Amino acid sequence: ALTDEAVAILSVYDKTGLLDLTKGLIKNNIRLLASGGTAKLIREAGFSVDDVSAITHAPEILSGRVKTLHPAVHAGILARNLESDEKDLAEQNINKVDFVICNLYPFKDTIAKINVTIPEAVEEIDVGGVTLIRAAAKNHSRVTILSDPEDYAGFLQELDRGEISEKQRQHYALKAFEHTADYDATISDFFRKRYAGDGDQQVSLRYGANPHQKPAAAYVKNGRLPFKVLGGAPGYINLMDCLNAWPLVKELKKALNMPAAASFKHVSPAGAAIGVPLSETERKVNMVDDIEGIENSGLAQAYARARGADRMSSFGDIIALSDEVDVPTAKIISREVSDGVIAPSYSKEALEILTKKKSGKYLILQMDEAYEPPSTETRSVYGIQLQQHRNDVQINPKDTFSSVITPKGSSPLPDSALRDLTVATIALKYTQSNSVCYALNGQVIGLGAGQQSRIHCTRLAGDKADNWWMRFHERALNIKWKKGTKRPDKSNAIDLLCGGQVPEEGIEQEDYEKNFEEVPKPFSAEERAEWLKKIGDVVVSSDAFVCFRCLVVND
Ligand code: 93A
Repeated sequence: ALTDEAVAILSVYDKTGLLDLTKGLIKNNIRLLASGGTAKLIREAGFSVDDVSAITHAPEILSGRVKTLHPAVHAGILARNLESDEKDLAEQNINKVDFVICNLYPFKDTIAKINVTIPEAVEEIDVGGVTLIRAAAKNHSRVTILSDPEDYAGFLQELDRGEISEKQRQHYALKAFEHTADYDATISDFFRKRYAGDGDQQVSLRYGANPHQKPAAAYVKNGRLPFKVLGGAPGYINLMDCLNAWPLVKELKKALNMPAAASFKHVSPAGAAIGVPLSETERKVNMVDDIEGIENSGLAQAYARARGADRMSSFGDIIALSDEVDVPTAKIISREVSDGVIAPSYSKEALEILTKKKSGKYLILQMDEAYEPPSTETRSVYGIQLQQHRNDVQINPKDTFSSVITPKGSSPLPDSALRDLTVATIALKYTQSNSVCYALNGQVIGLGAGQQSRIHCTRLAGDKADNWWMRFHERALNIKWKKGTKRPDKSNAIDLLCGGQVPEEGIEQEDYEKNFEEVPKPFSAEERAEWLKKIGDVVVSSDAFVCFRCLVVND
């Protein structure tokens, strides 16, 4: 029979605080309906309660799999104060439900047990409880949903004062939605690990940021991962590098319509470039003068430039390439110390070369070029979710630098400067802040990343650009290497010579000098200053304001 008596449905796995709550509800003349175990506990404590079956006229069946799933329950919860809803209820002889108290089967605790089986986990997937919570939360304009025993005391205090306020119902509803969302995320996580198949929707990582951070994985919540692992096994930082380096080259290519490459280390680029043809000297400086066919490969020239920006930092890099990897590019990569590569595709021969690297352990990812990430990105830091709109600002020579201020009477910036500003600015978009970048000839020539001080950052970028230019000096170009000197040793020795850091004693000196047939004379301060005067047309970009002191430092 229809009555005006308020009704509460109780169905709780965690029975903490249940009896105090019951007492309070009864004191306020609320009729109690409860599912099996919940009703039993209440009844045994001497309180009056009806079984849910009193309104469903159906017993709990399938060993409890169907307890509260019934129109009499859910229509009672979902009905609004509308004439048409009232009519439907009256026709079906259903009472409205005003309060739902429910918490769910302990799926999390169950799957935390060692060696849990899938059937054991499946039994702990709550269906009816989630439906109760969701229905009540949906209809929170009329119904109060309590999904956390912690809330009982506050709820009773408010109830004793007469009614549950709209604000409080909203608060409980939000909490309920979060409870079911978290519950469902735990379930999908459990099954993703078992059913998704490695590499499809998720990929296990060797370890997290440090070797003791296990397990580690990368996954997407919907659909498939946009990349395939063609070789090796990614680590966490490898993937961080890949997923920052890839959009950088994709963007560079789109902005400048040329093949692009990036060389990443620790989630910042060491170099990035487009495939501007290399001069003979540049080929020598970038140590690619013996690569056959390089002049016909924009991609190979882009990577030679990216790798050549700061060879010392690029040691063990993650490489991103905007186009199908060809043989000249694969050949450059094959003889450098590198950890992995991400590209949209690989020619058969190029893939053969790369899969041989590091005895087959070289990381090779194939990226879906058409993939577009969602516009909102969320990450969790120390248990807190940080959410923001993705940095999807488009940088290109035309729009981004449309209002460059030049001195009165001077000519506008040449296209090459706009091109280099685009390269520098896109590189910074994917660099850990503070960041400052110098660029020339379609490539980064000095990048300062992740410095707490912008002055240090500018100085670092400037020093790198200086060292890069010193490598074009005759003395650096004509070094007579001892036979058998390895490429990384050459890169380090050049860095010491060009950076003005030639060691003058001890094992450092021995270590340095052992590389040469003829030890080159260190550059004097005057020689350095003289040569550095000869570089021009360099552009600089910064991820925030460049202070006066920074510029003075780098003058
Ligand atoms: O197996 S269920 O998904 N089927 C249902 O119809 C149902 N209704 C409530 N589990 C269901 N519940 C859950 O039972 C509640 O979420 C609660 O966790 C538990 C309370 O059961 P009992 O009252 O028998 O102790």
